[in-house]
Amino acid sequence: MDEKIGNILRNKLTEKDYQKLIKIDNPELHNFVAEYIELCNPESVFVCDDSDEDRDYIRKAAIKDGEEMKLAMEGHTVHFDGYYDQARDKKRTKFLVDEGVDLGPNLNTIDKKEGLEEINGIMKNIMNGHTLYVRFFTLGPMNSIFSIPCVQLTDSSYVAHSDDLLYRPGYEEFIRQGRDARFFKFVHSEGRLDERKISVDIDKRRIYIDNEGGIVYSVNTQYGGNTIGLKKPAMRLAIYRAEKEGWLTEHMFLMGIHGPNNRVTYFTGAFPSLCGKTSTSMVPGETIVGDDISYLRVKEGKAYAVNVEKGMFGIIMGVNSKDDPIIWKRLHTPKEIIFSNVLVTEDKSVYWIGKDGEIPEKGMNHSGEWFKGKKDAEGNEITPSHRNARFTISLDTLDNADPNIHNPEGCPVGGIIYGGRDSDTWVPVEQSFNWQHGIITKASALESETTAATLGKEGVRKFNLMSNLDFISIPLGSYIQNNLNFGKKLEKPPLIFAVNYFLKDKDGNFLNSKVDKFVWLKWMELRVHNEVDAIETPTGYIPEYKDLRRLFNEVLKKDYSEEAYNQQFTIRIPELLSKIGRIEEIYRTKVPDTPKIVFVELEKQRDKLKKAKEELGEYILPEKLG
Ligand code: OXD
Ligand code: MN
Repeated sequence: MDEKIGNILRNKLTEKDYQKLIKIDNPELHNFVAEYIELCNPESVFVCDDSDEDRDYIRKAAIKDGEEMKLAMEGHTVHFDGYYDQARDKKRTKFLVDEGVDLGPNLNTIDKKEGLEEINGIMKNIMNGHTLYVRFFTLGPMNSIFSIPCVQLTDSSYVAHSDDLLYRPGYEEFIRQGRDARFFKFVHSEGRLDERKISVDIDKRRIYIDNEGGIVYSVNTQYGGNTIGLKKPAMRLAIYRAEKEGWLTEHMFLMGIHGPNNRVTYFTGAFPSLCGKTSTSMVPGETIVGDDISYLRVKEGKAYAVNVEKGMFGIIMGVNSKDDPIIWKRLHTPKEIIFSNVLVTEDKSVYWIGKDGEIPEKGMNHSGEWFKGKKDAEGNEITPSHRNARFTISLDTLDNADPNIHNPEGCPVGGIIYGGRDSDTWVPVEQSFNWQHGIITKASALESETTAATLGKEGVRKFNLMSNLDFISIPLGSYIQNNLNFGKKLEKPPLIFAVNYFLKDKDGNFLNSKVDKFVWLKWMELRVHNEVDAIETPTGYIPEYKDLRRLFNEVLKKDYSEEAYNQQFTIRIPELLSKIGRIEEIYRTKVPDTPKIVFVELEKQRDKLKKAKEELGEYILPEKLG
């Protein structure tokens, strides 16, 4: 080892921690750890291996440091992020780019030299008085072609603890791979904390991503979407790597849908945050592999997917005993959970918006002491819990965990679902004609009304390419092309579906109930196996009324009226045409590297819609098409 590096490490690490670190034979790793010890200047360093003892040390540190508080139920803790640090900060998330590298106009970039100077300036001595935790994990199952080793440096015991619930251990994997490890690196510091252990310098909050260096820096923030390195920061690095190597990193759940005769068909699904992704992956009767990020690869002409994570950083708002029985039960079981930004009442239990029961009068939340009617500095009423409040758990502790969760081979993918928050255009469920049609007219045309998962105004319709727009780290056209190419390598590509849970009538009432998706899933599963017919519309294939009526009855024990079907599955030509106009305009004016085929496919789609309009009118009932 280089003498300087050795000195830095020996100076800060205890003998035990030093030995743990150098047991991994990888100079790049040693240099990396030393570099940030020197820059951030923590008071001490804890190197965490995969042992129960070390993992427990982190759990206890989170309580001791005051970053988490114990709740009444065994294993449950709560963490608060600052009032203005409750979501991903898109504005201050930037890609560091070398001179001459062009990521296109849609990505937030900063010149690498300038950005590094800035972030290095902010990070100088930032860990003063803090312990630096060094943690090792793998993204994807262990011992698998999918897996990527990662090292996370953080001075937040909450982040280090969250990692533990969310990711598979990686210390032994680093030892095994030694100098061959092609690992991702994450440096996080919460910066100066106030007496509530909340980041103070949020004006200096930064999340900077270096694609080529495989490193992400995150400072002066605690919110998990900004800080948990292996989650959204790693997703951006993985999208970059995937495009170079011809596989996919997607903002997708992975679940088993249970068909007739105990058949399980795996589906992935991409939805923007807060649009039903987790609740779909948790539908009763089905099994979950993952709720947020999937890697997909082609093996022997077939698509396989894995869950990159092993836990869930789920949105808690609206979780109730009726609609979400499995999560509800888990949230009331004495097993490890970190709640964040919920309301804690005097008896040390938690409340969140939409939970069964009465809203408490007072408690403690992300704003400090809370009482009904409390207002913030801007005069806005403070809700009891934040709308983006979360729970963090390991999936293994769920009753509906799929047996293939850790399968290093991955799960064969039968179907892919894209869904956004759309009040007036798409039908509740529709199958695209083929891979190319699906990738272009569904996935690449996805729009969604904004939610509380990012800072900014809610309810504005926004383009959200494959629900992945916030995380794409390469020019958007290349990203679409990589998806198109992926399909070309497959003998029988997964079917691509679009769903819309948020369709409304003219008075603004939802046309579907939350549980209707239970039925859409079963219908899609049957389509993969060609076991139900469908009606061809200008934009794809929709279910026949008779099949839905049967499925509503079987799955939900509910009568499904033809009137409801007609209202939901009317093909809305004017809205669909406007959407194509909007999408085409975006690609024409804002995505200079759009593959030509995108315009060709959109034009074809427009022609079909126009023809249908001439023949059948603007609003077409399914029976007119069948
Ligand atoms: C998430 C997100 O936390 O997408 O998964 O915001
Ligand atoms: Mn997500």
